[in-house]
Amino acid sequence: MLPLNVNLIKKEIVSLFKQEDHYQDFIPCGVSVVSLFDSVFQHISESIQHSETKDDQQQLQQQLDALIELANEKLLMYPYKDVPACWRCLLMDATLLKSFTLISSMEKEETMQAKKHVARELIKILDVALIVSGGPGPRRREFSLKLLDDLQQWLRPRKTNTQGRHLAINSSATLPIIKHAITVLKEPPDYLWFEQHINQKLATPLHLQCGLMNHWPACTTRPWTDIDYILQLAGDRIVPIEIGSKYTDVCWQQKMVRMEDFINDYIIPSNLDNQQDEKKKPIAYLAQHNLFDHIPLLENDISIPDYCYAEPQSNEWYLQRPPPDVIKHCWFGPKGTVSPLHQDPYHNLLAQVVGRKYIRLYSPIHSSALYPYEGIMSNTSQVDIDDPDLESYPRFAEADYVECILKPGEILYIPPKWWHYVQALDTSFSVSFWF
Ligand SMILES: O=C(O)CCC(=O)C(=O)O
Repeated sequence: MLPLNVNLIKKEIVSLFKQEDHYQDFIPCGVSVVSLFDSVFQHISESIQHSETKDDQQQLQQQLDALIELANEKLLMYPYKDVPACWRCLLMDATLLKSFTLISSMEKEETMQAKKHVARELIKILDVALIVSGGPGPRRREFSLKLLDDLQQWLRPRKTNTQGRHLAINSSATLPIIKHAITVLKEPPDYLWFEQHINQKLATPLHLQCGLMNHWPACTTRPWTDIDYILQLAGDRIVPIEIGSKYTDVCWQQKMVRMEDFINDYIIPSNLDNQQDEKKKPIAYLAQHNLFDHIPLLENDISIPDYCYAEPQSNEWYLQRPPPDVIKHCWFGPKGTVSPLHQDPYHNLLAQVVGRKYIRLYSPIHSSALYPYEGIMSNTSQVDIDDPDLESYPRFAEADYVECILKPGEILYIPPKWWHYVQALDTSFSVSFWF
């Protein structure tokens, strides 16, 4: 017996499709896709009353795999923003029907181990579909997130006290020497003062060392240094990671992996290194990802700084309209991750939750001395800050910069278009807020 209410989950999946004419979304995928989807759906809704045979179940799964594969192929053919909505809808809906078949087969498995195996498989396909498709269609996203969290809780029941393993800072590490410090504020700035500051013709960075994160559960009662807490919430969930020390490297690649595998393979070994000073483990980075979109519980552990609601005015460096909502990204990785020198179009408050980061900033007035790439990477400098090639990039040597070591509980304000280079000095978890 599963403590999950399998029949209810199955009925809920079917009801997702009964409430509206979902075929409208698929019509551009073509007649054969619509009729295959329809026949699978009819079969599945009938199976609520008359449980299907193992052969039927296998056939349904193969048909759904074919639809999922087709949608994935189409998604790969376009840049993400140009993907026709029908293929994203097909991926989401075919995955939801596949979840139905997996829940049914989970129920039939005899051993707990086999049931858990199916539950992990289900989490994997649903998480990947949500990440890749963005979860289009009515109630799909909410339903999927609830199912994912129920499965995660079933696999890892939550305890209030984890007695967890904690990520440590290497207090004896040699830190970079700061020669050109960013302005430090030891008291929280007045909101209006901050609004005026960011709306200057050329705003300057601020290093906020004034306890703005003291009330975040991520820094106190549900600390993100506690690996077992993170595993309890999301150990079996799928996250996108980047492998390679920086995205400008030739061998850099992206992958989707289980959070537990990411932590075991990359975070824990790096954290031991922090203490033992061993060298050279492969680097992987969960970078620039809105983890809160998939694991909403994590968002209860942070709080969006009020300063993000200051109204940015357009100027030479802030050309677009402010985003409708603050854009949040998580940056979780081992010691040694590097975000190469690049610029972003928004105001940014980069909040450091775990570990320390060395950050160097160049004003946008120095852009030409930083030799941006041409084309789609024009927001990235060709100069390798760790080993600048001054023969190829001679003016780089003259560009002024400011720098800091951002420690847990501190926030760095990065004005729009300021070039930033970020290197993790310890295992690190940061959250950035773009506005
Ligand atoms: O922390 C990092 O590695 C990079 C952060 C960053 O680039 C940003 O917040 O825009």
